[in-house]
Amino acid sequence: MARVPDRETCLELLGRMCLIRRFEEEAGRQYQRAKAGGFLHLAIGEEATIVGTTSVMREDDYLIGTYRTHGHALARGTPADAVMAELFGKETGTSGGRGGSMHIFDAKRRFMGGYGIVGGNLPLAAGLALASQYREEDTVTVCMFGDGASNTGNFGETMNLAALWKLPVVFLVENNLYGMGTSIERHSAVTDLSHKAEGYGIEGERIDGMDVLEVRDRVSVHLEEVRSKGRPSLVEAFTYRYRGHSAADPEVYRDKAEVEEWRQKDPIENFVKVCLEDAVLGEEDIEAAKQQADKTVEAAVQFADNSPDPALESLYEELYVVSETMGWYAVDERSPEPHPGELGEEAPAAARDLAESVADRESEIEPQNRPGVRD
Ligand SMILES: Cc1ncc(C[n+]2csc(CCOP(=O)(O)OP(=O)(O)O)c2C)c(N)n1
Ligand SMILES: [Mg+2]
Repeated sequence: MARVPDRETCLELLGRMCLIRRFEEEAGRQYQRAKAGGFLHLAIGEEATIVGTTSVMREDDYLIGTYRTHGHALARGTPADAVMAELFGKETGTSGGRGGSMHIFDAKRRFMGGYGIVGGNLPLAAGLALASQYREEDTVTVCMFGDGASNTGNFGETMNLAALWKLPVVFLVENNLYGMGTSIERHSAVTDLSHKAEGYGIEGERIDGMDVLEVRDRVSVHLEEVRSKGRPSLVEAFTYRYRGHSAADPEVYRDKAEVEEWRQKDPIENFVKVCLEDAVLGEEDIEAAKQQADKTVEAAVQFADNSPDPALESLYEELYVVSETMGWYAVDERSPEPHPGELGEEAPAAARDLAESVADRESEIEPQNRPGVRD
């Protein structure tokens, strides 16, 4: 078992994991109250994989994840206020309320999102690492993705180019044993995912993703090897999500006994046990960490609640724009060159009407009837 670090580090690890746990529980509650819209994927149970990894990354390393990344942003240091406000669709959110739960983003802290397309973040990670290599920086990109994503074409294509171009990426599979309702035995021919990139020349290692200290130890070795040798590696962290795939998952594909078995490996409770046994922390430290997490999350809900909605006039702002043009931009095939964007008022009337009618209607639709609650 990994050695217990100093008191300050233990408090930091515990604090981050408690914050994620509390934040996620509250996000689930706010979703039920229809305060948070769109989709909601919680990472309760996966805290050790997230915090163990981010705790050994450098500030200038890049992190990119999936649609289950509230915790990744919090672990990177993004204020809980801004993450909750993003869930609420508010102007003060990490993406100005445009992204919602699946698109948390914090470029300042090099947390590069938040992506809804399964496996879509893999080639983007390769691009980030290519940028580091091109600029001759020794920054590493950590790309976290699910077991299900390892079946996508993007996985193979990215592994090939990352190995060929010796890109500084740690690919970290958060193997929680399911892709939505499909178990790994039913979705992947190779179930030991640490071997899955070997054919592309990338070595992998399987680790216990429920043990924050093991994750720290092993990921730090991978980070330093990738940094110094300039080639990618793969880590498969075994973990488990205690909640359903998303907020609207009846969980008919797994039985309660299995969930209970994994609950015995609760990453927070087990870390607490290790810290108490080692006497590096006392009961009062544990209580204080939990209370602090409660306070931070309570304040985040208040902040999000009191924040303004984005103004209707800002509907066309912060959309995909090429060059310095403000406003609307549609990718089209008129010619291969990028076209200058069109300001909102110059957008085709049909497109503008559609966007505005969707914005108007959204507030009138009962939460359970909003598009997307099934995913
Ligand atoms: C390209 C693509 N196909 C399908 C989906 C629908 N979908 C959303 S999440 C998901 C499961 C992915 O599972 P995994 O990669 O294991 O991540 P986890 O949800 O377990 O964290 C699927 C199929 C999608 N978002 N993108
Ligand atoms: Mg999965």
